[in-house]
Amino acid sequence: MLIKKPADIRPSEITSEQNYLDRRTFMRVGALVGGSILAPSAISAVVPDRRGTKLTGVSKSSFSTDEAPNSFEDITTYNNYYEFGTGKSDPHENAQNFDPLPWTIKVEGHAEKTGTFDFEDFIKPFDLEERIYRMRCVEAWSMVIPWVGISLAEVVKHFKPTSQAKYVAFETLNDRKRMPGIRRGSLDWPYREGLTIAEATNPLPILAVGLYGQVLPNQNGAPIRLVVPWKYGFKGIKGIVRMRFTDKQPLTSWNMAQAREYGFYANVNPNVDHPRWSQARERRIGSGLFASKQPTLMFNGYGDEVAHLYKGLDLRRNY
Ligand SMILES: Nc1nc2c(c(=O)[nH]1)N[C@H]1C(S)=C(S)[C@@H](COP(=O)(O)O)O[C@H]1N2
Ligand SMILES: [Mo]
Repeated sequence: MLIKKPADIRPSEITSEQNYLDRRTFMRVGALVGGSILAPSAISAVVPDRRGTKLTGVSKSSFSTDEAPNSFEDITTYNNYYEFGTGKSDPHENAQNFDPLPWTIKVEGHAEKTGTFDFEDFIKPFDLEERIYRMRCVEAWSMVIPWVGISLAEVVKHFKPTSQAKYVAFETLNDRKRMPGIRRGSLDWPYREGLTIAEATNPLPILAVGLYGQVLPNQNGAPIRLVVPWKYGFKGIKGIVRMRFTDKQPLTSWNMAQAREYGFYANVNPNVDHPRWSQARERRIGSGLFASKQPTLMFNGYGDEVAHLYKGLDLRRNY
């Protein structure tokens, strides 16, 4: 394993200018997270590759579950990311050559601080934490994922939303050249999601930039995606390029596609069935096809932290 500090690597070691530019982008990510370890693949590949780069300076979060995490393989080969295809293995297969850097995130709307930020500058002010969360997909499967990310509440506060900001809306990159699923239709692009300000400033949600201690694999939403562990998986928008503070409830992709089946709130709720299937139980990925399903928990087991957000709200109507 080749280990070098970014400052030790001179441009002369790199063959072409394009490579050098890409490589600098890659090294900034390493430097930003205090890292000095470059994955061998990043040194040898013709196109510098950030895949597998270890994140350092990551603290552990008290919000983590002590349930056993799914394997790296489960988490990175069974995905929903329609921009790369609708099959569960499509994102793993079709997102391999997607190069997420350079990447910019636009922050706009009702906030004192807005602008367009390079990915690395965007995450720089915040602490990196490992948060091992139970994740529950609306399709009644679940996983336990050791995310690495930054607190969404901290991010929201950083941009100083005004009193008019009642929601935060997110959008995914919409690039038909680099995302083969977009060319095939299936959803109205870009993928959109949103949270109320109260949800976004709850301590649980994170913007994930990694998992299992390394940079986020493309199929899981590189370079940055939302993780909201008490909501169905579709709220966890991947490949975020835009964040907007709004006064009105934003449009969300699955609600636009099929409003009767997918609401804005999408809180995990074993008592409210999806129109076409029960939400009472779930299949934990990796437990084997014949393993019995386990009961789904209200708010995916995070009720102590989030139930107060919905006091007085009819969760059957506001699904
Ligand atoms: N941009 C975008 N984000 C997305 C999706 C998508 O199709 N496009 N699928 C969602 C759904 S339905 C789920 S269950 C989770 C899956 O995240 P994972 O693959 O990291 O487990 O991503 C969500 N985020
Ligand atoms: Mo999902």
